[in-house]
Amino acid sequence: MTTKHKDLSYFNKNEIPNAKGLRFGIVVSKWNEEITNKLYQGAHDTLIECGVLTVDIIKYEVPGSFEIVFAAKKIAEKNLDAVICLGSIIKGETKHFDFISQAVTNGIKDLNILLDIPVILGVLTDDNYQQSLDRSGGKYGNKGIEAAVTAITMANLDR
Ligand code: DLZ
Repeated sequence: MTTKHKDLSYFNKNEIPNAKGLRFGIVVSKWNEEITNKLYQGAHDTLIECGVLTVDIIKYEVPGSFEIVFAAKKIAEKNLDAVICLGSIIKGETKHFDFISQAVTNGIKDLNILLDIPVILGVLTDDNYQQSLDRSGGKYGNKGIEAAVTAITMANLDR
């Protein structure tokens, strides 16, 4: 799956709807914290840049990506327009990577069916640490920014 021709990190603010008045939840995993902090910063700053008020951004932190789905379900109860899920799963020597990646992506898909607001997938699933660095403010942009742009776009679907 290539991102070569689709990089929302360099978005044009004038091409996405103003997000003032919208409320967002951000669920961020602490596992691989150096990466997820940068994803969070990218998402948070993008929302602010697009008009979202600081008080309208709610953050839940969870220990690892596996916990994201539960926290996303809980944060969605807070009268939000969209939820952004941020995490970093990096391949190790066991099958944990596959189990966690599948559980999180499927869980987020299920929430999108279940809930009445969009839940955005901003969880990196990389082969190694360098790939994660490249996608959290490195040479392939910042997927936190992309998740925020997607959240704003989706929150405006039926506005
Ligand atoms: C256990 C585990 C491992 C091995 N790797 C990661 C990872 O790369 N990224 C991540 O977000 N979380 C990882 N975890 C932790 C699990 O997501 C979860 O927090 C624990 O299994 C406890 O439920």
